[in-house]
Amino acid sequence: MNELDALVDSARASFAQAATPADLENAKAQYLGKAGRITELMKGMAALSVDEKKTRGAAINQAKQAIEAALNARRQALADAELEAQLKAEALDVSLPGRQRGQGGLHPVSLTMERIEQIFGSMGFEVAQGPEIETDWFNFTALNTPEDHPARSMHDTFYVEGGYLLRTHTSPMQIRHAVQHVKKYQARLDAGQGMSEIRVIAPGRTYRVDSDATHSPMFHQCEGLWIGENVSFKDLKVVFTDFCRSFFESEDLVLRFRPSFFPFTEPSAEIDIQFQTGPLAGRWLEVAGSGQVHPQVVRNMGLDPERFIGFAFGMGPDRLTMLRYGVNDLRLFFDGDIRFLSQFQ
Ligand code: 2NL
Repeated sequence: MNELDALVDSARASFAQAATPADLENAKAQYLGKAGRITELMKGMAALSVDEKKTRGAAINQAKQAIEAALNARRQALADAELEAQLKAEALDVSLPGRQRGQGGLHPVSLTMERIEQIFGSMGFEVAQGPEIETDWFNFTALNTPEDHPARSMHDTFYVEGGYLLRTHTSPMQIRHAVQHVKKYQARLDAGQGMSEIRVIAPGRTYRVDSDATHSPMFHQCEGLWIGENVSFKDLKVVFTDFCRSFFESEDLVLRFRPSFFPFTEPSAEIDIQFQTGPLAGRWLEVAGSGQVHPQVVRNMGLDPERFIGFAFGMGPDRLTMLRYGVNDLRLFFDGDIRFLSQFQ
């Protein structure tokens, strides 16, 4: 084998050994570079005669072309291999299940609130929402609560700067709603005409200084109010019985109205329910307080209590949620444990 064929063979071998494009370019420099073997051979022709230069030059050129061809073939092979590896690494298995985002949902107490709003909405009640930071007037005075009532003490109520407090029930929102309603109809009332009835519920957060297994400093309340010219205790019984039977999806649910006392109603009653079937059957369970709105409270709404009369009630959606789902510890609602909360989706 002559010297040029041997050179081409050695170039092919070293190109074949190059495992990466960078290795290959280094190997190329040894043969085709400025100080490479081909360049060296070209320089070596200087001393030759013109005829010798022709044959020798042609032979060197042929070797150079063979080396270049080997180089390009190897470049292509390395590029193909790289692409192949990349395709393999990035291959998608379209049969794999997709990565799903965890799906959120409403808190069980929010589900109860929506349920309450839906049921009372179907009975023609508006939904009123408003401030959780209240004045003494709307939270206590307008509701006929005496100056020395224990609920007004710092042991029971959170007071905040500026003479405000965190509302201890949502009734202040019902007073606000009633006052707005009366304002809207004031001209008609002054002219001796009537006004449409006040029929509203006020759901929302409320606050009291109280914390144990059955009391949380923040809890939920939903109050209801119906005021008109001929609204009686009978209407309260009908409305609240319908509500309870819808809420608990139990048509044979029995209600009991037990005499009680609240400063803002007279007469007043606790409302107990009794399931006829299921795990709670036979027990009386307290679900709400209620009563005929006290004349002074009707007056504080801007209405004449000789003419306007009605009822109000207040219930705890946290407790209703516990009864509906069989939850035995109130604190579970406020711990934010996803294992508990995800059971309500
Ligand atoms: C309870 C007691 C009650 C009311 C709330 C009320 C509201 C207005 C006027 C008169 Cl604007 N009364 N609310 C009446 C009786 C009872 O709630 O034990 N709630 C959980």
